[in-house]
Amino acid sequence: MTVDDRTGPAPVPSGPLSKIDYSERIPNNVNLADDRRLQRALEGWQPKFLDWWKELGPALPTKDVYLRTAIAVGRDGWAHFDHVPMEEYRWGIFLAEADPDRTVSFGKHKGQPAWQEVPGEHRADLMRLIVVQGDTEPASVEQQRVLGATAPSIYDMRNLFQVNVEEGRHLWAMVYLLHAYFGREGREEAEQLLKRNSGDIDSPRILGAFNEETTDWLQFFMFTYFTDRDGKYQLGTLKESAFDPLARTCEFMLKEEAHHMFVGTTGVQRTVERTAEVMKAKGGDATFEDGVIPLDVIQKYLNFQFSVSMDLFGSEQSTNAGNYYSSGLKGRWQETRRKDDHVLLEDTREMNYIEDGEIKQKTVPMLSALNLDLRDEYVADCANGVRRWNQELEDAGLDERLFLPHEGFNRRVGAYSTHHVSPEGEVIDAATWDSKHTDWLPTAADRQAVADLMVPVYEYGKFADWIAAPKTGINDQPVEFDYVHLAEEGVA
Ligand code: BYC
Repeated sequence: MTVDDRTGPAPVPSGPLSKIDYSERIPNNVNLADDRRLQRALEGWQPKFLDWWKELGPALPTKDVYLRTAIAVGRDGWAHFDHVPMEEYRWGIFLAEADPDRTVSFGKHKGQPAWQEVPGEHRADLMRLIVVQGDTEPASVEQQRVLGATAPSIYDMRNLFQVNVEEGRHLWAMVYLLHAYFGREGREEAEQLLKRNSGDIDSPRILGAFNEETTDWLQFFMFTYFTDRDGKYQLGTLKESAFDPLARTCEFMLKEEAHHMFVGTTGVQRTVERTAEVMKAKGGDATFEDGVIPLDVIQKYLNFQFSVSMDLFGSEQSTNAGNYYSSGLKGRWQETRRKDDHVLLEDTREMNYIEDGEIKQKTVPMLSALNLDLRDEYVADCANGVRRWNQELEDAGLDERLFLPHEGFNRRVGAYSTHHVSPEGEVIDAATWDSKHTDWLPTAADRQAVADLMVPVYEYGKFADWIAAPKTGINDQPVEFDYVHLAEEGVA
């Protein structure tokens, strides 16, 4: 295990295992049976959720899918795998184990007992954070709705549906908090979470990246790599929250999130593997005519998804972020492992900005730059996957490499949003951007050519030509396992 110099060694997980009650209509480990009012409110929301799932969840009809379902929280085994019809998936409410001695670890309430109720003064901000988080979960399901129809294998299709049902459960997690702690307003916000829709002109999802189309499987893999990773980092900061039910909810969500990023990391890796194989065999660039995705198009997809995911961190300098921190609502990544005063009133840091066509640095109060602090952690993590993908190119004896574009490339939010920056980090004028951006971002023609490769492969153990098979299956099952039974007789 590597130890981060700045944060020290990881704490050893502790705590008993708490079982989830599956005899309930809404499986949970929050004693829902003891709170009739809350139970009724959630039972009222449940059919609306199911309607939404039917209308905007996975479009491909299936009989059942080999899915992981959470059965317990705690450090030991927590998941059960079985074939289940997706509409009967047991979405439920699971909070990580409570620590009765937990105290607030940062901000002006540092050292006080963690909150079991919402303090009136922080009600609006907390609700806003929970709504923004909750809004992303169903958005991603909507974005991925039609991908089953072009799945490169039954294995990949199962992973898509696993991600989808768990994002559905993450929506439940936020809706529980809204219903349990925010009264009528919370219930209204919970309704709205099903009414806003990804890409809807009149009622879009709140954050930019969640209104982009997921056009094909390469985009899906990039999304689960880059955008789900924003989820990991945002959940990591909410897991530090003084509001204990939010902290415990996010801690448990993070367990599920890890698989989503695995889908992205390995999905892109397997795509690069096939392209590299063809490049090696040809001794030159692979093209769409070779039946794989050319490396420069993979780079364009990477550039796009990385840059829209960078926007999800908000502005580099944000008074919102400073206030959330000082109030104890949202901490930093691995807050308790950081070696400073956890109040940050005196701290500063450097940040990049553009002046006179050049990228310069200035010193800013740390409290104002917490979105940037989180984003830096995120970027370092993103680089790991790129190294892994490049290993495929190296193993094939190729000199070409993928890379993360500059932080200022293609940005709509923050210090770079009013400028143009190339992937290499050169500040450029609008005319240069206009003539070059099609070299850097996927064009409609690129997307169409990728879409043309996306032929469904529904035979167990077989894979579309553009992607390599994985090394192992899910939960120790073979790669050719019958992960999904389609509704249509005779297929799979
Ligand atoms: N698009 O002070 P600023 C996940 C708004 S992903 C549109 O710079 P702040 C998942 C901002 O809301 C994780 N609007 O930013 C992944 C604010 O509006 P208000 C989701 C944007 O507030 C895959 C204004 O601009 N969770 O879980 O410091 C699959 C000024 O903003 C955008 C969270 O994000 C944007 N990109 O930070 C499934 C955690 N960026 O409030 C799931 C909760 C900013 O003035 N959210 N704006 O009307 C937050 O912590 C913060 O809201 C943000 C923004 C980090 C998003």
